[in-house]
Amino acid sequence: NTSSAVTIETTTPSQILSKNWNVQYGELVKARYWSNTWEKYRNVIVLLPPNYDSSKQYPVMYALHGLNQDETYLIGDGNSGFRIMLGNMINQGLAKEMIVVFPYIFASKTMDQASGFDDISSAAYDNFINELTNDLMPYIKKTYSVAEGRNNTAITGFSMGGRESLYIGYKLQNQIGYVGAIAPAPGLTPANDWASSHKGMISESEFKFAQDPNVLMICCGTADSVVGTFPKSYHDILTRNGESHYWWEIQGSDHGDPAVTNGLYNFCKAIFK
Ligand code: FER
Repeated sequence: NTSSAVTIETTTPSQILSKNWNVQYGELVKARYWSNTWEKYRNVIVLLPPNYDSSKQYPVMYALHGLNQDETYLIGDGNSGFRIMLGNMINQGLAKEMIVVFPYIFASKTMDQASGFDDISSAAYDNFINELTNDLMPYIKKTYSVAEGRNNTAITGFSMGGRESLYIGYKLQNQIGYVGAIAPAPGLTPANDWASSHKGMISESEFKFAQDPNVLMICCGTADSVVGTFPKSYHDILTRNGESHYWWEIQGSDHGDPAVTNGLYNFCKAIFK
């Protein structure tokens, strides 16, 4: 159930990744906001669209890092990688102007980072949904000029952040219309792997949307040594449940690039259209 068919490119065009002196790139803002949920300040990085203009209203994409990573992982140093790619994509008309929000998603009152692939750490990542709705979304709406509603809100993430983007996209289906998971970690549905025994946040048969996302995507590298075939198992569950979505694999990629960049590239091309 997609608004318009998307063509997946399983290889990211290399020219889209290089800085071009004739192209305007967006400003990166490193900020912190108060979380009433955890009673502490929380880091966030915001990528504004090139020539951000507060008289316009921009759609917002939330981008969630993986286990033991932080808000800097998906944006990198900003002088290469995602900021350059998205600036080029907007310049070439491949992506809409948007605000991209990179939060720190380990959400706990008592701990500041994960202690491992354990249940306490998983629970803290799973708790990010509360901070997102109670604290981060209100902060972004108050601070920037944003277009609201599910057609203007997207969520994506890598690994543990991919699992959380599927979970949050599922839970907030009336608020978020675009969901993309890159090498999502096991545990959204019941699963056992080398690291943990996951009781699951929802059952396999529940993993079906009453309000279909405009775009739902899952991808993974063919050589992922951390999450293995669990991303494909989410694809299989969605297929069994009759839920329309995109699924593809990035040849040869382990748990990281080039799968991460390719997932972000295809998702940014597909959203807000
Ligand atoms: C697991 C396998 C992978 C798990 C988490 C991950 C908590 C996350 C990996 C990552 O974010 O890179 O069983 O359980």
